[in-house]
Amino acid sequence: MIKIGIAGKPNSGKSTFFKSATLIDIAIANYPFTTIDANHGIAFVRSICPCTELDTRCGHCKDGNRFTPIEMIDVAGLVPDAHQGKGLGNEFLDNLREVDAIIDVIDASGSTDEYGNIVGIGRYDPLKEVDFIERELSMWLYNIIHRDWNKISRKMRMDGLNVFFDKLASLKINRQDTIDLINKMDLPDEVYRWSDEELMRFSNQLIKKSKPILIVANKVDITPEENIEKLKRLKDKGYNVVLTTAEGELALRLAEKNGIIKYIPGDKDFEILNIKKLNKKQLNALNLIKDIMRKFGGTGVQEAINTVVFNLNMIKVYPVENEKKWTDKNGNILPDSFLLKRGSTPRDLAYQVHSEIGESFLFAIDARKNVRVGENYELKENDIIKIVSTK
Ligand SMILES: Nc1nc2c(ncn2[C@@H]2O[C@H](COP(=O)(O)OP(=O)(O)OP(=O)(O)O)[C@@H](O)[C@H]2O)c(=O)[nH]1
Ligand SMILES: [Mg+2]
Repeated sequence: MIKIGIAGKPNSGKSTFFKSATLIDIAIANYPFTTIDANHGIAFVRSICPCTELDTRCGHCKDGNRFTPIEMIDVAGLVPDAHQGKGLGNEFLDNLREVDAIIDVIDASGSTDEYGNIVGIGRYDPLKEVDFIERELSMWLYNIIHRDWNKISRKMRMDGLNVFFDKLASLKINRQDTIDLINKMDLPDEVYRWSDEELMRFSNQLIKKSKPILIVANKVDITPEENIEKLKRLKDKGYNVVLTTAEGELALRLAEKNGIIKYIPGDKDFEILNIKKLNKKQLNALNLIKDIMRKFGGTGVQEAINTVVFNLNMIKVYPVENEKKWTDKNGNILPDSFLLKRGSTPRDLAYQVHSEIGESFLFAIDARKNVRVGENYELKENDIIKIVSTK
């Protein structure tokens, strides 16, 4: 399963974002370093369920909206020079070794400084946050490589790049991304000759390529218009930015759980089901969220999760055992959905279902077309696949 890391400066709303996505009860508070040990949970990507093409609903989606699981971790806040151990330091950055992508939650309202201290709305420039977090991430990567550089470069001189790839594999950075970047950047061909400055430049590009960063501009409910415009302009500079109110999403998710509203994560609006259950304060709070959602087209939390996964070039595929009815052997319609890297084959899907099925894979059937496909078939978004194996 892919894993998304939530990073950012202290007090920006990382844990609120995490809790709104996972509904795991964790500490949230208006001061820096509320989170010390990382929180782990499951969040979901939203898409249209293929059962909407059938006469019956599958029972695994909400009104035709399917939620496919991904792993999420919420880490301690990062401050300038965290890579040198400042704040809670680099040990916490190491939680990001295992992630496929990073969500950098920034405080769009500018009401907290880089250390998470409250300074008042509009007092801190959120663009500074974007820069320093990117720098911390690239310096963290640089330090990990640089620490062993003498040994690595000596080995590379003798045996080629494999030792470098292995080192990066321990950070979930794949060989192809690394090769592509070496070829693209204007750096000496002999990697073992790279200077510190060259390795630093490389690390800065590699972190962005191998763990794509999405900027989540949070607290839009209290953000001055000027900051909204500034953050929107970041998109023109090539950054991925989604505006959110994590606090709003959390309130909606909890209200939905308590039967107060009808809301599916990612909806642009919600409906109050039982107005009598609400006191005046609660009703006002919900109405404020409604206004914000109208302005921004939703709370942004689901959009952020979907964007991260889309940027990773993932597709959703549905394994079934009965290719005519799209069911498993117990008659459950479209029981599972899996996220796979674009370019994956039916055998890759078989391995995700179970390693034994992967090992004993024979061929697959495209259930939409009812045709047999071979092991080199490239799976497409929304494919429904029966795997035939000897097991
Ligand atoms: N107005 C507003 N406040 C928010 C929003 N999201 C979070 N907050 C508030 O921001 C404060 C910090 O939230 P946390 O989720 O604990 O922040 P964090 O980034 O995890 O903080 P650390 O763990 O200390 O690094 C809390 O008071 C939240 O209620 C939002 O969308 N709007
Ligand atoms: Mg936290």
